[in-house]
Amino acid sequence: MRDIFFMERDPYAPIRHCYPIEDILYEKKSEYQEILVVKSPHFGKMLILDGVVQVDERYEHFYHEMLVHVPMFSHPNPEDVLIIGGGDGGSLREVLKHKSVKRAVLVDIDKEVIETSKRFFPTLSSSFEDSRAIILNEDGYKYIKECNSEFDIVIVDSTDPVGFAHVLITEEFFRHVYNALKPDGIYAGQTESLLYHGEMVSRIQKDLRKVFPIVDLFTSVIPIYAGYWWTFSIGSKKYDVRRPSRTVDVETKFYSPSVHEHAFLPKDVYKKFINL
Ligand code: AG3
Repeated sequence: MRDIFFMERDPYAPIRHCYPIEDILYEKKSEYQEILVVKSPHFGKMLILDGVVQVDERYEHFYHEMLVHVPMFSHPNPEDVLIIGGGDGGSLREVLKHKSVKRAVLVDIDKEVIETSKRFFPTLSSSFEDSRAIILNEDGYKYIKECNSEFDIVIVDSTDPVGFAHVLITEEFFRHVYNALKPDGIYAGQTESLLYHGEMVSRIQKDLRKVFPIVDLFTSVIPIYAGYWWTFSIGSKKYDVRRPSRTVDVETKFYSPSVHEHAFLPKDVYKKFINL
């Protein structure tokens, strides 16, 4: 048997991950990015966009459960949810576990990512056919600009901030998110690693603070993302976000009320890594 390796091209990491793989299952250049699906003996199938690993079958729940359930359980009754990005469907699957949700709009610019996930990642793409899901292939920035006081939760599940995704961490974008949210809405987005991307995290937190009255940061371990100690930024108009506001009544592999609370570190600990 021949050894095949996939070397990640992460634009922001001071390290290159190199994965031994069993097979290359799919390769395609879409209008927006290079899509690659490989199979690893340890991680299972992995979805790679423009050379950067986005999801693996083995550990994806650490990312999707945290990104989604922390804002969703901070809110007493999330009914309307917007996901920007998230074309693999993992965040949508978690959002739709909440019975209160009436409408989940997913806006991903690249239809091919959704098609690829449907074909190779059935456990991630299981909710695209849910009657509460509305799937749009548009530019998320343009979409949200037109929304007014519509959503309880806005989740940004994007690639790294390069190319078309870089606008999703700007102050202007956060202002559009704020306007798209109802008067008690909550925003959460993936904001890179605490260890390798401290300056970026500091800048995002500062810009969010110009827009939202309550701003915080929570973390999770994500073994496939270089930097590993991953951050999620959260902005809330009204509710405390450091603990769930209602009973946790969904099935999860990692998220729980105590994981929710512990995902937020004391502010003085964050200050060792970033400017808050
Ligand atoms: N989106 C976050 C990808 C960030 C990866 N960055 C990195 N490895 N440098 C993942 C999409 C999952 N729905």
